[in-house]
Amino acid sequence: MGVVNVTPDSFSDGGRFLDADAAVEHARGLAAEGASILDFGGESTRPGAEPVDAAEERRRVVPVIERVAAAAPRVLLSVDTSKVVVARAALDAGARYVNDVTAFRAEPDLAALVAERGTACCLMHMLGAPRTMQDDPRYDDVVSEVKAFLEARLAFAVEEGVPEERVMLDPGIGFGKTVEHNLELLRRLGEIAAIGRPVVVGTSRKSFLGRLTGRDVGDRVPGTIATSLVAYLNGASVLRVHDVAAVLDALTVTAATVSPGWTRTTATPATS
Ligand code: HH2
Repeated sequence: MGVVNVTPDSFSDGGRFLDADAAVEHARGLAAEGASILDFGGESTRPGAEPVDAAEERRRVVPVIERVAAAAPRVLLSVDTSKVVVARAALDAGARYVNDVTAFRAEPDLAALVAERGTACCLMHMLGAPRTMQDDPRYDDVVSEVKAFLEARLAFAVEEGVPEERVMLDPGIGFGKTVEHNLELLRRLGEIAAIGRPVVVGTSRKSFLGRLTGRDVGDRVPGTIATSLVAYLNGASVLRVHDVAAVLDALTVTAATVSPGWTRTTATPATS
């Protein structure tokens, strides 16, 4: 899954793709690098980020999704939003996947929209809200608490009519977690995968990589690769990254080594 942030303030690429032409060009580039899914976001969720109103978020992402849907019809387009009006407009424009970092908590009606449209979705764990989530996050056991949360949100989605086969789950690396919480989630990712749904993991360029390596955000590709491969080896099905070509090369070699016969494909992944 390649990331396209159409925002002025995203933590690693804020402002670079706010212009629609630049965002479309970037999305096409990530598709050419081999992304199977492209995830379009119009609101930063970085620690401390200010919320964006729905009209502005829609104005940022919808025209870009519409143009990319026409230009790259083989790629699954995802909208990274928690808002019903943004998701509805994005689905009308050609998106087929809703990535909600609040797991249908911000706007529970989003579940009904996903059910009605028959799209796939990703439900992510976050402790608190972006503005405050990194203020001393605490867990007794981060993995079992994240797992219980994801099971509960999956049950909610199913109650609202979303078929279980259309739901992916994400432990929310960096969303209300210390460095050690993130590492423990990656180390014990198999416990999240045991829920039985595909697991999405996004470590890309995140601050815990900077804390471990001392590197600035632009120099965290090696850390992104290392953590993405750990996630893959521990059961992740989707890796959400900014640097598609680099991660896909590393993944190709790792997968070919551990799974003889594995071949690289850029086909749209099945969601069941
Ligand atoms: N991380 C970010 C945003 N959305 N969605 C899922 N499912 N998993 C993640 O780990 C995840 C996510 C944060 O990264 P980014 O989009 O690059 O930054 P920003 O939120 O500042 O736009």
